[in-house]
Amino acid sequence: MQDLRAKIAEMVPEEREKLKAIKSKYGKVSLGETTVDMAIGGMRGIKGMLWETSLLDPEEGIRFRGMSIPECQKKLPGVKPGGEPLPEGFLWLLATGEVPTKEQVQALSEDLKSRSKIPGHVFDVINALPKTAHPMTQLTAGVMALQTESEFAKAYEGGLHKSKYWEPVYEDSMNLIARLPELAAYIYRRIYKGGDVIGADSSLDYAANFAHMLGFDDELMHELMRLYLSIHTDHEGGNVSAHTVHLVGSALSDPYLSYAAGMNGLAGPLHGLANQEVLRWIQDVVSDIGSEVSLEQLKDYIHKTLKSGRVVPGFGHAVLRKTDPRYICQREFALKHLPDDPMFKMVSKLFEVVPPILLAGGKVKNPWPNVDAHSGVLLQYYGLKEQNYYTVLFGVSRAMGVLSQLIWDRALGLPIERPKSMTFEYIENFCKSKEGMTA
Ligand code: NMX
Ligand code: MLT
Repeated sequence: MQDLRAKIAEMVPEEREKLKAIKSKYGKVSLGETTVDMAIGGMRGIKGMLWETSLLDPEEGIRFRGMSIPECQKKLPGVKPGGEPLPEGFLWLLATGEVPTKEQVQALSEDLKSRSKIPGHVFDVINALPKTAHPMTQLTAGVMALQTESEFAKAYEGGLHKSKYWEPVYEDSMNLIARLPELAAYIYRRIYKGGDVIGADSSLDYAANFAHMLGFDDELMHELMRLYLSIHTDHEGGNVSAHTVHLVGSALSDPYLSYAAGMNGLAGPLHGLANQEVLRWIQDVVSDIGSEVSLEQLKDYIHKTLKSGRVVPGFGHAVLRKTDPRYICQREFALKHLPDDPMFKMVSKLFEVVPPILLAGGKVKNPWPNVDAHSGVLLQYYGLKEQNYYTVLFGVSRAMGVLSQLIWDRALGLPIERPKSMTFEYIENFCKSKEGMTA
């Protein structure tokens, strides 16, 4: 079967049965305790969401539908043998849990091309913003303008039966994924290249065409873009952008509204904006103390950053407790293609120097680098040097994960999300009454 929608339609009854069976068999089983620390500590570790597309192990890192990054690189179709996987293959994998054939990936790639036309008013909305507006602000404004195209919103208004919600959500999701590269490239060319827009090349795959519209035609930049757009797709459901899409979608807000909300979370410096912050910080290091620095000088600089009450961007993670495998695969790309780049050498030195300093400080739970510690250095090597744009690339990729899950949220009929909040007084009274019971 080469059509993704038909494949999902075939899976829906079986997945609904699975949900029903889990509910009836295990519905009352406790998944763990919730402590006061968890409730006031960013809900860390609370198991509170179904998320099928990927799962994060603190020690091993992400698995997309059970597959590690090296397995995906090996098993998912690429443009050439041994090359990077095509993000379209990731999309198929995330949406179905199955490794697609070359033909399925090709069909999906063509389907996305056929959906990619953006209505003119979207560009008018973006053009109404000053060019100085952050690229992420321009992205979400563009996505909000695209919301006029929502098939789900129209169908809902027309009285769609709830068993069919997933169908227009699928259409919206695919249309949005298809349109994001042109929208994102428009924003890049508008802000940084004097509005000199480059048209799509229909002979190229999703990632290569995106790079082409941005203005990059180097084959290695195309490979980098395939890798980049693949590894940023998904990071289970609890991260700010994914959780936001899921939460907003649970109110039956359409995929455009839900995704735009998630992107506003990705635009935060502790989340996706960290990739911009990393490059800016490395550039500050180089301009303050030079690129040929000793490890001692670098250590002093890191202490200076920490003393000023700032974080070292690109290090740490809320869940991971080892180096992010997304960092490792980017490092492998750099070792293969740009081993002598001075900025890459700086990133390598930081890999050596930052973790022991964070560990010695005694409060950071994970001193190791995350995905954002590496991506900017690769992009700047191939000429994409405007770091304020980097989070947009993250956002284009993240659409594939969060929207795949959103389709399943609606197919499974998951309810509106509404966890319980508490006041200080409530927490204190609750804890006192428990103490009373155990005394
Ligand atoms: N530099 C300095 N301090 C840090 C760092 C860091 N890289 N990471 C954590 N800490 C601090 C943190 O601010 C907190 O301090 P305080 O108690 O004074 O509030 C303390 O260490 C404990 O935090 P953790 O429990 O280790 O981390 P948490 O789960 O709260 O936050 C991050 C996770 C990712 C937000 C945090 O590690 C961080 O701010 N890292 C730098 C920004 C970054 O790279 N974000 C990108 C994450 C990946 N992504 O793309 O989303
Ligand atoms: C992500 O990719 O979403 C980040 O690593 C943040 C997270 O998982 O919390």
